[in-house]
Amino acid sequence: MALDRDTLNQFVDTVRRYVRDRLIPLEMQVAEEDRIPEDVIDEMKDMGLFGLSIPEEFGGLGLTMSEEVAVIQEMGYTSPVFRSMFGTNVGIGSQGIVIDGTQEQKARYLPLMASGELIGSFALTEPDAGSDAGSVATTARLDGDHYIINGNKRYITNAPRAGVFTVMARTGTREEGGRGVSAFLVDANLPGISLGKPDKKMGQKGAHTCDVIFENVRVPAEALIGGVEGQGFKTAMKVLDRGRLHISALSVGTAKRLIDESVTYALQRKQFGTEIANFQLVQAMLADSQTEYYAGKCMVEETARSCDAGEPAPMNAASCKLYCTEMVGRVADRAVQIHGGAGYVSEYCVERFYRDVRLFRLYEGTSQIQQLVIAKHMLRNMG
Ligand code: COS
Repeated sequence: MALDRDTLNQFVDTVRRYVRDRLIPLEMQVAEEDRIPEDVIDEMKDMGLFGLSIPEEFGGLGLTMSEEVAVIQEMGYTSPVFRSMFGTNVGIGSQGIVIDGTQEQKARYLPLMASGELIGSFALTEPDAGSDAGSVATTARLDGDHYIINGNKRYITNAPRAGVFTVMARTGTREEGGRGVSAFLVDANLPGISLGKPDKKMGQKGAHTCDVIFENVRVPAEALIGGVEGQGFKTAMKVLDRGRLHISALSVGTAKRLIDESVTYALQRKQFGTEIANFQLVQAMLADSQTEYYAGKCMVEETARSCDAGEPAPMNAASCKLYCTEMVGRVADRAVQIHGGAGYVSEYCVERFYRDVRLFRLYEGTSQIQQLVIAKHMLRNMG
């Protein structure tokens, strides 16, 4: 359900002020300590950020896609680890249930996810299955009224805090590819589940990923999302359509921050007797970043509008993800360039953002996967 314009503007305004007054001052501490303070997590819960996309009837804010991308652009203005803390509940950790779950599954999990009491993680990637999402080797074998799950999942965001995993596991044969994959809601406290060591990442310090290992984990048959086998790959693809637009909005927000940091620095740093903002070669970098940021913002907002109008999302969501994540990489690179030596040291935030945004081009489908999705739809539409 769409919020009325005033309520939405107020909410976006509250998030903007919270980002500027509360989160930005904490960025360096979070990166150094590799953790978000618990009181900040509680504040984000109180603001409703964990339930942005969860329908109101299940305790969420039930934002439309246009509303969600407006909020996420604001969150992109600070370190992406804050967004990551609630991002799985808004996106890949909850949407499988919202889109394809049974009424019972929705009623059991969504209210707890919306409040932030329960963290949902999405367990698709494996040591040998990432881009080739249909090739997961984790198995789910029916045994009476239970499935027995065995397998190893990799780089699972928020796994150390997760209360429930959406696990993609093979119920069919290997030859069936994606058609043999099903999605399960697996409570994290079940016997047989263990976590690997925390991954030592290039950036995004404060957001945690690790392996999740399933050894003869018995889950009740009701854990199968939608109650139908063989639908897991399609569920994952639908979840990722929305997730890709969300990450695009995040990239746009971060690009805005990097541009503001670059302009501020260029206006105060002096060389050759004047502020470097007066040099046209610096201005060219600023102008390129601003133009690309604006193009990304327009794409994201237009695609969100068309999703809300019920138009097919996959090709445009992939186009947004491809363009916006590559765009913010270029903007981050120019931000470092404009800062010169200062851009290479951690005292200035652009160094941290430069590393943080590198992930955007990888997760929820690499840039090359987005190209494949786009081309596939172009060829299919013509064919
Ligand atoms: N929405 C709904 N259904 C979809 C869909 C979508 N966005 N995309 C594909 N499907 C359906 C297709 O309609 C097809 O259905 P049928 O079997 O009934 O015909 C089925 O899923 C298989 O589709 P397709 O043949 O296009 O699948 P591919 O195996 O060719 O898909 C890609 C390949 C690369 C597109 C897919 O594996 C992918 O997106 N990989 C990246 C995964 C990823 O992002 N991993 C990152 C980790 S998750 S954080």
